[in-house]
Amino acid sequence: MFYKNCKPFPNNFLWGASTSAYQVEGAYDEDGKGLSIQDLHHPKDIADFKVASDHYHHMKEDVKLMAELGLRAYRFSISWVRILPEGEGEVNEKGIAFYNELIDELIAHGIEPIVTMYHFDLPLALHEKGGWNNRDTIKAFEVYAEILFKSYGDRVKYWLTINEQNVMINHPNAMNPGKNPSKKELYQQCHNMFVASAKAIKLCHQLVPNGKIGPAPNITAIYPEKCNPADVIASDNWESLRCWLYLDMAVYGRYHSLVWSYLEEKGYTPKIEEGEMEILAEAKPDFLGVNYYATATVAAAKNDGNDCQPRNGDQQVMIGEEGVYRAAQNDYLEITEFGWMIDSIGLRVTLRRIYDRYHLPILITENGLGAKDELTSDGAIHDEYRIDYLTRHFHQAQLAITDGVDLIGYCPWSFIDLVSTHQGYRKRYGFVYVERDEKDLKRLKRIKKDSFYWYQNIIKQNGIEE
Ligand code: BGP
Repeated sequence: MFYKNCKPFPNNFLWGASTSAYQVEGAYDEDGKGLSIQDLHHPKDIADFKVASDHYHHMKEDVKLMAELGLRAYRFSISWVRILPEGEGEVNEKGIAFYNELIDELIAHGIEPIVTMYHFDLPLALHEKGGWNNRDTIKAFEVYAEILFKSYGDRVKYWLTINEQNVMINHPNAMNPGKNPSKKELYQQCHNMFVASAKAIKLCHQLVPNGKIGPAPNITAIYPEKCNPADVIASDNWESLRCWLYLDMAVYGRYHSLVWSYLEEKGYTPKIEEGEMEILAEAKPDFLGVNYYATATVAAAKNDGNDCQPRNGDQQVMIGEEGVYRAAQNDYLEITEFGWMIDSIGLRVTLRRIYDRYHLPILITENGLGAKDELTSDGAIHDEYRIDYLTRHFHQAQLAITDGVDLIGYCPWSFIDLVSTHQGYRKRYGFVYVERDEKDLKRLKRIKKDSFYWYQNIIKQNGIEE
């Protein structure tokens, strides 16, 4: 659809930026913090999470930079093990204090805090007791949620329950150190996370005055390779399994019917305890957080033993599944230097599909370009490719608003350079450069990239120039 004029971004639009605790904070064993499963990660040639961007020790300086950038919102995650070193039991007051300071600092600078409660960093102590396979983890999350709402709910109005639950289920390796769960176990983990989120949503509504809470899955439209109806069925299969399962449960509190048939067919149905479906149905999110990076394209499954092509998969790589869908190429799209598709129009497609299904406000909680940024001899970082990427995505977001989507904010990934989930420090996303490389921590100096000044201007004028 072409429009003569685009609708403007709303006046109170939450122009923000995102990070997550284990990727940015560092200080992995300081001030009483316990270990999370991410702390087990010690790759040989790339950065681990021990120091990361050392945000823990640069917090005030970083918030000052956020204010200079003009951020209206900052989405960050709270490290479960900074609050509860064992995941349950004793509370670490120094952990509570760190986030109190961060939140106060943000508010003092007029920046709305948006808190993710759990971003991939399950407490190691809980993992050792079975992690999300163990129903006790639901209780532990509920207790943790209550502590967060009681400690910060007087100032934090926007909450996100679990970051990318769908990625944790579809790409489980990094989330289950020491063992590879079966699919049956994964769908039990998935169910247990659904129940934990639902309980957190209910608690938030009880404990946080005017609190707004939602999930933050990684959602993307799935395209059929051709107009062959069999390809359309395959894309519908994968879109339901990858996306709608998670949002249908969050919004309607029920299993997506096609996904349930899949679970039955494969023998993966989870055990559902008495009363859980009622809890799931009662919990109602106020908005939907959406992480969007790229669409995926699939073709009809042949069920011939070759639908699933194991490859070095990360969260955006489609793997395929016997009898369900087969990964396909999309020659219309460009690709980043790290192999992710670039599809700004796909953002508009995705937003339209989500809004059409759920009619809830949408907050983009992640989107951005990972690149090998270079500090040049003039002491700058000329990341015009990032500016180009975000310009195109912002334009499509504005078109989605014009289409009628209730988009309330946009938090690109990431505010500052941080450790990538798979590619260490060489893959950077930030508006702010951090002077370090994979193993050499250098000065950890903060340097504003060209995209920083560009985004500053976007926020000032409340959107891109037409
Ligand atoms: C999302 C995660 C983030 C972040 C981002 C970029 O899936 O929620 O934590 O890492 O992807 O991914 P990567 O770091 O792998 O490039």
